[in-house]
Amino acid sequence: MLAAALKNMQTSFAEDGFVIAQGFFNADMVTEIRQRAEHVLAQRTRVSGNYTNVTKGLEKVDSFFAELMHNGPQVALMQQLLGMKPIPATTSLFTKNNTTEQVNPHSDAKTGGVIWVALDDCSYDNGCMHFLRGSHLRQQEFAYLRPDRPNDLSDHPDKVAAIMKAGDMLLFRSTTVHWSGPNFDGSPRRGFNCFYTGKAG
Ligand SMILES: O=C(O)CCC(=O)C(=O)O
Repeated sequence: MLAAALKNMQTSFAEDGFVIAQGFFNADMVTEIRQRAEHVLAQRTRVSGNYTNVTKGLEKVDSFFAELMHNGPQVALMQQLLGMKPIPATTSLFTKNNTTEQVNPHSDAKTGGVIWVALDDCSYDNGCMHFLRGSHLRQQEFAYLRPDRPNDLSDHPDKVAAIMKAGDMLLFRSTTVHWSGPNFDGSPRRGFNCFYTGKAG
């Protein structure tokens, strides 16, 4: 990556708490992630947590995901943005087949970072990710948010909708507030994420 492009990404990540790397994964890789994740989903016997649309721990079922989480090309970029070695934790698939299901505004953890790869084109109409720009710098203010509790931040002045093409990758701080709305048009909206704690142990 060019030094100027990396610098821009580091600035966005530091100030906004998230950044999109466009076209980070090619079409073949997107297809492979999608097919392997769907295969894990088809074998799933239990719904994780409160959601029908979240499949966690893909790496425990298919070592492809363990290898990707530990050694994929995103690790070096996440390290440059976080300024520390990302410690791999887990991988997940997020679908929106149940079109009404939303992930309410929340942050993921107190340390580390997350990558979220669009496996389909994502827009407001099919439930794209949203972020509150700069919320990682105002953690106390947003500490009340929980993913399973509705909180409408759609009119918040710092809201940003992450419109993405398949293969684009979001990188965000675990402390940055994010959410995804309903899938209004019913088109596929799958996302693959890797969660890095940023802290060993
Ligand atoms: O894909 C979604 O709808 C939500 C993803 C999310 O909350 C996350 O990656 O932490």
